Amino acid sequence: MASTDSKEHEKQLEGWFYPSEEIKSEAYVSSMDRYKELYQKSIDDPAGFWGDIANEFYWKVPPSKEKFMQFNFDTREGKVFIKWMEGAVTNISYNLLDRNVEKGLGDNVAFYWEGNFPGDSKQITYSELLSEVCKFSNVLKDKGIKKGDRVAIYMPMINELVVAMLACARIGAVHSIVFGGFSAESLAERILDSTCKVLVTADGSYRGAKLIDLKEISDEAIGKCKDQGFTVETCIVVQHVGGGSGNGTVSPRTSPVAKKPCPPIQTNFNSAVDCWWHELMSCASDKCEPCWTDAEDPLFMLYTSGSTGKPKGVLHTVGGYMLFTAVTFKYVFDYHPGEVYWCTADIGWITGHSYITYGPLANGATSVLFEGTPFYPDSGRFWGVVDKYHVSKFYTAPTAIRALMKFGKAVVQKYNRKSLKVLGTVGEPINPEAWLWYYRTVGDERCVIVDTYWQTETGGHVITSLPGATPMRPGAASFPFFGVVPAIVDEHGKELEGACEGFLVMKQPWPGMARTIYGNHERFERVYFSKFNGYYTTGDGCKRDSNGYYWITGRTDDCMNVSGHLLSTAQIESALVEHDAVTEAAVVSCPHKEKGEGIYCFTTLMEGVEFNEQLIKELKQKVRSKIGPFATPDVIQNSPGLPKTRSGKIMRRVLRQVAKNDKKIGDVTTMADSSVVDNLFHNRPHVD
Ligand code: 6R9
Repeated sequence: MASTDSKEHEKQLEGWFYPSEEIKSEAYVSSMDRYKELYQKSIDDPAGFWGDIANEFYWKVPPSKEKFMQFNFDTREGKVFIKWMEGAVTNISYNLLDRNVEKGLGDNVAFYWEGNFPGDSKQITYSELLSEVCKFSNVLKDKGIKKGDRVAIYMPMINELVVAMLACARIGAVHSIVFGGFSAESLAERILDSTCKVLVTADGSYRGAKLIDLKEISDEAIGKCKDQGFTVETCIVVQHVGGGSGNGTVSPRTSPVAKKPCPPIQTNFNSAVDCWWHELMSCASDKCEPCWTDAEDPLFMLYTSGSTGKPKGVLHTVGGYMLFTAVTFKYVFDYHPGEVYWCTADIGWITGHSYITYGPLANGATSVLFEGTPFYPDSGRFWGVVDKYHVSKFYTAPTAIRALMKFGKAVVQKYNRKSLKVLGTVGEPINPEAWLWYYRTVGDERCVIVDTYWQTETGGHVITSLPGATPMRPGAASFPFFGVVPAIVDEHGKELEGACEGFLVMKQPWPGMARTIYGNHERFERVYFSKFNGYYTTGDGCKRDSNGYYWITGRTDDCMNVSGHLLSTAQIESALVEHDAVTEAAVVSCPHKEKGEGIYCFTTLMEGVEFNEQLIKELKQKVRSKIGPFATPDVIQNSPGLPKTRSGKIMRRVLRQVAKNDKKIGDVTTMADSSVVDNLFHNRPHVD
C-alpha cells in the first residue's frame, strides 16, 4: 500500500500519465513516432494527406490536386482568403446519410435520444434519419428556401434539431443555430444580421425541473425583428412538450418527479406565421435529391462573441469542414465502428455542430443525444446514461467536471462505467485538480483523457492529445492536430522558439477553418489577421514547454470564458448601461470555483441613485434579458470612480486585481486619479 502511495505521489509530481496497453493496442495512432510521421506528411503534402481522406467521401466532381489548399493570411499582400478543394462538388448530408445507408449502415442507430426525464428516450437509425431529413428538406423548399438562404434554428436537444440542420445542408441553405439559452433580444439580433426568413423552434423544453418556453421567446424575437422592419415569414414549431393546439403526434413528456404528465403549456399560435412541424412533415415526400454544392459553398454560420458587443457570424464551408470534423472525430476519440459516443455539449455551440452532428455522422457513428442536465434528477445522471448505452467515448467540459466534483465520489462509483475508454474535455483550460478527478474518479485511471483545444473559428480540434499516442500532462492541450501549424509570438509578432510563452497564432490554414464573418469580411481580416501580419491570431495565450507541449493559458482579448462559453465584456457593459441608473460600467472576469471565470461588474451610477439589493437584482435581470441567463453577473460593485488612463481608457488590468482582491496592481503611473483604486478595494462586496 505504502509503495503504491509513494509511486502515485511520484507520478503526480512528475505530472505524466500514459495510455494503457489496451488503449494503445486498438488505437489508430499508437505511438508518438506514428503521430509525428502522419503530422509531417500532412504538412509536407497537404494535397496527398487530405486527398486520401477526401477519397473516402462521395464527390460529384472530385477535388483537383492543384486546388487543395489556397490561401493568403497576409493583409499586406491583398485580401485574406482560405479555400480548400475549390471546384469540387459534393453534398454533406449525402455523405453523412445516403453514403452510410448505401454502405449497409441503414439499420445502425445514429442517435440514442435521452430526454430530460429518465425513461423518456427513443432512437433513430441512419435510414430513418435520412428519410426525416429528406422530408424536412422538402418542407423547407416548400416554404421558399433556396440554396444560399439562411435558416434560423432555436431548438432544444432533440432529434428534430439534427434533422433541421441536415435538411438545410441537403438543399444548400445555410443554417444559423442560436443556442436555446439566448434571450429573445439575442435571437432577434442574430436573425436580423443574417436575414433569416424561416425560424425553426419547439414549443418548449425541460432542463431539469425548469421549463424553457422557446416558442414564447421566438414570438418575442419575431416581434423585435418586425419592429426593425424585417419579417420572419415562417416559424416551424416542433411539438416537443406537448404544448398548444394542433394534432399532436407527440405525447406530453412525463415528469418522474410529479409521476404525471408535465402540465401542457399554452403555446401561442399565429396561423399567419406559425406551422406545426408534425403537420408539415406528415405530407412531405421522403425523397429529396441533394443540392450539389461546391466545396467552398457556405454550410453554416454560428455566432460567437467578439471584443466589441456585436457577435460575429462565423462562416464555415462544406468540403473542408466535412473532412476536418470527420478526421478529428475519428482520431481524437479513436472512434471504432460499433462503439457508442456521447458529447454532452449543446448543438447550439460549435462543439455540438462538429462533434454531435457532423463528425460522428460522417463516420457512421452511434451517439447519445442528451436533452437534460448533469444534475437532474440527481448528479449521477451522466454516469447512469453512460451505463445505459455502454458509452465508450465521452466528451464534456471542465465546468461540468468541476460542478460534479463537489458531489463527491460515491455518486460516480455507484455506476459501473466499465464501457468508458476515452474521456474528452473542451471549452476552457482544465485545472489539474479537475483533470485528476476526471482521470481517477470517472475514468478509474484506466481511461485516456484528451484535452482538445479549438474554437468556433477553427471548426474542429487544432491542438489536442491523441488517445493511443500522447503521454498525458494534466492541463496541457499537447500537440497540433494533422495539418495545423501553430506558433507562439511575442507582442511584436516575433516567433518564439523552444520553451516560451506568448500569443498563440497559426501559420497556415487547415480544412475546417472559418472562411469569413458573414457579411463582414473586413471584420474577419481585422479581428484575426491584423494583429500579427501573416498569421491567424487565436486570441489565446499559450506556453510551450521543453517537451514541445502546448498549454493554453486563456484569452488575451476582452473575452471571458464563463463555464466554457465565450462572452465579451463589452456586450455585458452595454447591457448594464442600458439601465437608467447606470452611467458607466466596466466588466472583468474573476476566478470562479466552478465556472472557471465569473463575471465581475463595476458600475457607476447616476447622481442621487441609491445602490441597493433591488438595483443589483434589476441589473442582473437586464443582462439576462439582453444576452441570456448564462451571462448573469456574479458580482456587481458600486464604483463611483473607475481607474482610467489620462486619455480616458478604463484600466481593466487594475479592475481584475480588485476583483481578485489582489493588491499587486503593478504600474499605475498612467492613471489619472489613483485614489479611486483604494476606494474600490475598500468597498469590495463580500464575495464567496
Ligand atoms: C470549442 C470552443 C473558444 C475558446 C478558445 C479558448 C477556450 C476551448 C480549450 C480552451 C483551453 C481547451 N478553449 N477549448 N482553452 N483548453 N481545451 O469552446 O469554441 O466557444 O469558440 O471557444 O475557448 O479560449 O479560444 P468557442
